Amino acid sequence: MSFPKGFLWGGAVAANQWEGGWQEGGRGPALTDVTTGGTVDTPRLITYIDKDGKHGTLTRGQKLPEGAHYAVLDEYHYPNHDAVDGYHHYKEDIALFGEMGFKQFRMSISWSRLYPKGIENEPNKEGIEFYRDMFREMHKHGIEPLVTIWHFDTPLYLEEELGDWKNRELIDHFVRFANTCFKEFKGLVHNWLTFNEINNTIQFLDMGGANLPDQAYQDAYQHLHHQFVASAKAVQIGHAIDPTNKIGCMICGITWYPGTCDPKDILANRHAWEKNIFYCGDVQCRGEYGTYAKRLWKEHNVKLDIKDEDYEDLKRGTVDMYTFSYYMSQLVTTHEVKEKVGGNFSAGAKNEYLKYSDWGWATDADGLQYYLEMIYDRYHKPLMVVENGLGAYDTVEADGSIHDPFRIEYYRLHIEAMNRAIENGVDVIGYTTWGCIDVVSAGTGEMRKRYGFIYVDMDDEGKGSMARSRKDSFFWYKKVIASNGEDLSD
Ligand code: BGP
Repeated sequence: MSFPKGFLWGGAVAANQWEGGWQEGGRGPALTDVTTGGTVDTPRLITYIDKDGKHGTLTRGQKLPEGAHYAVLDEYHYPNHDAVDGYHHYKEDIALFGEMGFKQFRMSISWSRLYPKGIENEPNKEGIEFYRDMFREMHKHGIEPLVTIWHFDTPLYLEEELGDWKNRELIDHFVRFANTCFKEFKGLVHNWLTFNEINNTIQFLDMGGANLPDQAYQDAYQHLHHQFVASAKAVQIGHAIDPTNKIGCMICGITWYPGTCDPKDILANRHAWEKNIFYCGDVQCRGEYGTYAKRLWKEHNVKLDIKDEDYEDLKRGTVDMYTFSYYMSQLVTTHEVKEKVGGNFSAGAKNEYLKYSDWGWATDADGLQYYLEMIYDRYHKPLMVVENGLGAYDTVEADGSIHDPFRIEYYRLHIEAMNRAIENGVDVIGYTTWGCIDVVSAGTGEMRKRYGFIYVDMDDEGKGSMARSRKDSFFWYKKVIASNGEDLSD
């Protein structure tokens, strides 16, 4: 097995799941700050106070009642407030990543740390200094930052007062934020991603077979159009500020398979790829909507508001690389589903050939090879796997050690699959495992769903010392990086 010279091994986190410090350094609140913890079976709740002062909760996608305001309520625990306190531990964490030999570390910038409400004309200097220091620290350890500009954390003010991304005004606010990032961190950061898992907006709609009104689709497609334009404008600005910048899209990569060989399932599978995967990738890599987009809009009577200049922007702002997360594959079928997969973020028919995690996610390394080969053939752009991993329970032994052979096995299979794709000619330039240090789960808000090579002493109720310790997988990944992927043995 061999990986290209200079292959970018590393790990990834997101500000809202790692950083904490939600009210420090001038930061404003984001939606994740009014989101409670959940479990594999119970959803996270978004909390508010209604116009009569009564407390209420919503689940993702539900609308805030007229006159209500998002609010932090005493009776709930909000895991993202402190997360795993990267805000105060970043030097220690980066040193540990350096010890593992990371070539790059993927993290995100909290929008509300730079623009507390999102609408200010000038950025918060303290926020800029915080990230500058973090980037300098990474370089000290020979680690190149890979920065996600938006990772699920629009400032709460923009959500509540402007109605989030379905409002076109968000484009300008985002572009101002992105411009600040490119300008202030010039020379420290060369690799950027605009929107994390941009396609989730579509994927979430159909999850669990929800039968949503056409308006939900109208809003979702309009929301996405605004993000596409915002991303394309950011790409143009990023290139103008520093032509050496490499800027990518970030897609939630799920490999779809037909549930049976019924031609109807084969066609449904093709359509699932178009809707869930290609719709966003085509706009961001090719600069225009795919031919099937009209069909998708028609299915739900969607009438998109697209300005003439948007077509130009989309064309001029195509990305330099395609990056994606990969955790699992999924089946699509037109037939009755006998056995369903439970768990957050995975729904639908169970694939009898695969094993499922405690959170219902299918482990499928071949699916990663399939995805890499399919996508490279479509766009011919360099690819990076910027999230991959297994959310699992860890046990701390009496002597403090943590044995996680299941995690090592998961990574071994996926690194081998990535290598097969490279041998078949796919240009894969980097790999950052998700949650290289334990972080708050995005889907469930749990701490017990752990991905890290580094354990963090923190539980679901917010109790723990935040102390960091090395799991067995820490030493294994260190060896993998040192051998540039050749030594995957225990
Ligand atoms: C992706 C997100 C990440 C991350 C990961 C794992 O969707 O980009 O933020 O959290 O999934 O998901 P979870 O945390 O729900 O296990």
